[in-house]
Amino acid sequence: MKGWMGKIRALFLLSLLSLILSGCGKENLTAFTPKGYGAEVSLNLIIISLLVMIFVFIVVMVIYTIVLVRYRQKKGQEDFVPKQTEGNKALEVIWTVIPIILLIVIAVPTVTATYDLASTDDKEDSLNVNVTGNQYWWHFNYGEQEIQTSQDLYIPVGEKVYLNMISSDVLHSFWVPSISGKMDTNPENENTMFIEAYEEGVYYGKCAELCGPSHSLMDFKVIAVSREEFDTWVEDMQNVDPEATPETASAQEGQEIFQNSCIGCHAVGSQASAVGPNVTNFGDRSMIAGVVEYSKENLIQWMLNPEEFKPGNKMTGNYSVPSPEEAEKIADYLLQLQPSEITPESATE
Ligand code: HEC
Ligand SMILES: [Cu+2]
Repeated sequence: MKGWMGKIRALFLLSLLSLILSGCGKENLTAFTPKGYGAEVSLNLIIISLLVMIFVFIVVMVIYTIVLVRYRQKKGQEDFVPKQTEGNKALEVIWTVIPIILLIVIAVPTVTATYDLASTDDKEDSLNVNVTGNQYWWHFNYGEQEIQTSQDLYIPVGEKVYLNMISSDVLHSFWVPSISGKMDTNPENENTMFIEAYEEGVYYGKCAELCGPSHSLMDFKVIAVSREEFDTWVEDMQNVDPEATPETASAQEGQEIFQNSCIGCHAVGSQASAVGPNVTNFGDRSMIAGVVEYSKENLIQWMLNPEEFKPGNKMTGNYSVPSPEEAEKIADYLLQLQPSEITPESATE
């Protein structure tokens, strides 16, 4: 008897734990505390569907229990056959009409939301960013502003921002759970989605379409700042001189090595980079390659062996590996690329 109770208790604790844990999630990486328009609309749809499902579940369980209790075989009535109801028109109509109503309850808001989120009515009057998904990093091109950047997408808070999305290689999917739904990036055609963040802050994004060995490491950030701060950031980025001479001798040497050996794939400034991320504001980032903890040691280690951090990435094997001394100088160069006061840190203050 005791062992049996123990099992029940363990099961109870386990279900309680899973309930509690399912509420966990990194701040600004969960669809359950929406901080943007698309995420809010999606959550509302989830809730409507859940309510309908819970309603159906309860009704079925109540009927099931009543039938079990009332119509179980009783002593002395083993041969009793209850009244048969097949072909009962009223019943048939009820259990056909109720599901139809329930489906309408789900369908109307779903279809409305689908059209709402797909609308591009005010695209021309809004900020447009061209997004490219690459194995395993994201590129952001602000066409009108003539700014290019990778990894971190800066947007003004409380405004619709249209993202025109494409992939340079395989299918990816752009997803910032706490502010928007998902949108696939395809190699052949452009998909458009708008995002709108309600609050300033840093929102975490993920690739939501299996795209290779480092798919789960294809992280990015959306940094929502006030319109004022956004304009400042744009100006700071526009004013970057890619040829500017760094202050320290070590960074100067690093710049030279970078310009000779790395610039074929990477870019500083507003030109498009061919194969790798644009590093114009590398010193303002809070991650290396989207997922690696930001430190000089890790940056040097990345240059010596990127494979260790992101298996299958497109840098490994395709560049001339610097010596540790050279890598340190390049790191000094990259870390001082800090064009703006507006950074992920400033956005969370
Ligand atoms: C063949 C093209 C290529 C060359 C040459 C190359 N890289 Fe890369 N690099 C990439 C790609 C692609 C990525 C993105 C990897 C990923 O995240 O999947 C990358 C990522 C990086 C990152 C992380 C960038 C970020 O946005 O966080 C750094 C730093 C970097 N490379 C430094 C260098 C340095 C220094 C050199 C020269 C010694 C160099 N790379 C040469 C292709 C290249
Ligand atoms: Cu991907």
